[in-house]
Amino acid sequence: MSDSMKTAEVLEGANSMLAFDVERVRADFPILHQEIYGQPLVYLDNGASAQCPRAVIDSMSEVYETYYANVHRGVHYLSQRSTDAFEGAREKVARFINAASADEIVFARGTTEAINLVADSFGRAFLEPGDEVIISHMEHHSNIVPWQLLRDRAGIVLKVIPIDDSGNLVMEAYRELLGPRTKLVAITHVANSIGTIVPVKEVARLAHAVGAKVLIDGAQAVPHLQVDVQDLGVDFYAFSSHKLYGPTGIGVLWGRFDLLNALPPYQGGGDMIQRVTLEKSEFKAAPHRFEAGTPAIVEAVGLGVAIDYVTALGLDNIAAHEHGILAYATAKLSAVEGLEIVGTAEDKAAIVSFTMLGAHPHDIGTILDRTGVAVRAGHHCAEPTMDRFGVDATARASFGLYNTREEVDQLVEGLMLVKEFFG
Ligand code: C6P
Repeated sequence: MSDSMKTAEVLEGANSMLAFDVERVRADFPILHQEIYGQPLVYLDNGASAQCPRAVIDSMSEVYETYYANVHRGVHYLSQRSTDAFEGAREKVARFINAASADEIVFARGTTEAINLVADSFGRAFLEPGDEVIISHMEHHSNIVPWQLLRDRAGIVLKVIPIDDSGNLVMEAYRELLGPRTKLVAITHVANSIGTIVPVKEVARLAHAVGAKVLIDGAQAVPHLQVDVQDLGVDFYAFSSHKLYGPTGIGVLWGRFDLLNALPPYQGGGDMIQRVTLEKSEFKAAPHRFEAGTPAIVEAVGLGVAIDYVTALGLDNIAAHEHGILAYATAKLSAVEGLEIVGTAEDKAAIVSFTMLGAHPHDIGTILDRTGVAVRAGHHCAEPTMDRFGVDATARASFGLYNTREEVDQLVEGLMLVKEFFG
């Protein structure tokens, strides 16, 4: 590499650091600037739902105030405008995850509905009794229960990839589980309860080698990592808007177009049909065949603006910032006597789960709350993961793009109070 190229690279790196000014970013989030019980709010529950920037909130108000109407149905001006905005959001989602086309983007209520859609439709179209679906031991309930329901309904066999004591996927065991009856591997990209980043590209490569399809639960990945579904080489990818700084009530199922089009509809109703007679119905192509009824129009617009927001900041800048916070938090928390971090995989997103000697996670969460620090405490809808680590619950700090090292210090100060109380 020439010297001038090296200098350009260094400058680019420096610029991207400058581009990410966390104090300026924080100013974009109205909710962060308040006190809870007289203490400045420290919001560390981003894994549950991340907060919305002003631009998202304003975009949704603008819809209601100026062009709100139902989509795809009206010939009038407002309906056409809201249809354009709704379909424009679909295009933004497609670009965000590098889908081949906006027709591959199905709007659902969230990750949960997206996975249920695949379990139902893919299950009906492609799975026979004895066929195998593989999940991992660190899935959210949303990527366990739909497969158990399918197993009980359709007689499929559900297999589970183990994780090691640090929370890494055991790849050797995965290779052994794969076989001629494997039809689908449904796995998380980032584990919500312990933060492990799964090597999904390799998971997909191995699954495809036996002819299986791959569904990724990306709920905890899209806020932290640049996701390129074509590069990952997967077949379905699901995520929720509310963890990506957008509103609740909307999420995404991406699927390869030919595969989506080979699936039967998930629900029946308006807007998903070509023609209906009293005898039978013909359905539209994907994505509309999976979007029965009035969709979450305003929320789609909000999601589109959330995507604009994180794209403008740069996913790489966000990841670098959060990586710094994660390293700092891991070091600080590890130094707290009696605290044990649950999930120490080599590759982690900015999520730290922990237990403390003598204090139940709910007590930790309650005391922290009184100091203004919001964390999640419980099983995080990942009971099998808790079982794997021999705990019934953890406290979890999940960081987002607006969190700071000072906030980590406040978390640690709060934990000192927990120690005083229970120590
Ligand atoms: N996890 C958490 O605090 P919905 O509720 O459909 O938007 O997302 C469900 C879901 C699916 N997969 C993963 C990996 C998730 O983390 C979640 C939601 C939240 O960890 C709420 S339980």
